[in-house]
Amino acid sequence: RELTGEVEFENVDFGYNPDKIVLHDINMYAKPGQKIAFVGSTGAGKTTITNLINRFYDIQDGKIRYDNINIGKIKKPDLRRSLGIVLQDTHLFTGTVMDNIRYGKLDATDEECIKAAKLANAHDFIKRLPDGYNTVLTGDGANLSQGQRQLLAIARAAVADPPALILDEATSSIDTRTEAMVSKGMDALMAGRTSFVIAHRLSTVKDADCIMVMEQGRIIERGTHDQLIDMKGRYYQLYTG
Ligand code: TTP
Ligand code: MG
Repeated sequence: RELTGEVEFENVDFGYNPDKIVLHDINMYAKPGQKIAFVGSTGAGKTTITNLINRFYDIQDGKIRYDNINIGKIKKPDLRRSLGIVLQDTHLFTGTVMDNIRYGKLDATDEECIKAAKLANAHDFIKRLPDGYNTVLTGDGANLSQGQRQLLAIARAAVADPPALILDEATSSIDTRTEAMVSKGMDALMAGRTSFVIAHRLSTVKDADCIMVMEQGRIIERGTHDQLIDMKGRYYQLYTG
């Protein structure tokens, strides 16, 4: 069954340790193709929500649904695999660039991998590597820059062609030019897919369909950038402060 990328949380409570709840009564709904952004101070629960969208953990209470299928409690690895993830520190393994991209979809052809790299805006830098797509990466891609590793992560997600995505924006400083390349790749990857973005730069969440402002495990404000600015609450503070 093909998923559309519709994701819904209903009254979700979660704690890594059942005695210590870190997410309280989370409700949210993402229509297929929408971009949802999470902002909020450190420890607010942004990564934890995306861990649950991924079904890395069982939840204590509530429901998580993809296309109306409740996956909150039951292990459904097939559904989980349907999400693409671009994490801050993508694990690259010792092997060629091609194999590292193919990891997103193990039966992908070389052509599919190259197409994904082009979409991700990674093709040009790969072509300039000593052996192009056959360049062997050392452990964890140590012979690449951080921005290049991110472009490969985007290509890896693109080759899987998932209906929904989780993007964890890098906090650490990459130069402006690389950052522009990465955000171009990410925009291309997000087009037409439900995207959950953990944004560290408020400038990148402005075009989100809904921004979730989190604090201490709760969503305390939500809306578009303009709506939240008008509200003159926490988001406004974050944005103007
Ligand atoms: P996070 O969900 O990690 O908070 P965050 O992603 O909003 O913070 P940051 O901006 O720094 O990335 O944490 C929420 C709470 O859950 C916090 O009390 C730490 C705890 N936690 C764990 O106990 N185990 C985990 O694996 C994670 C990710 C968080
Ligand atoms: Mg986090």
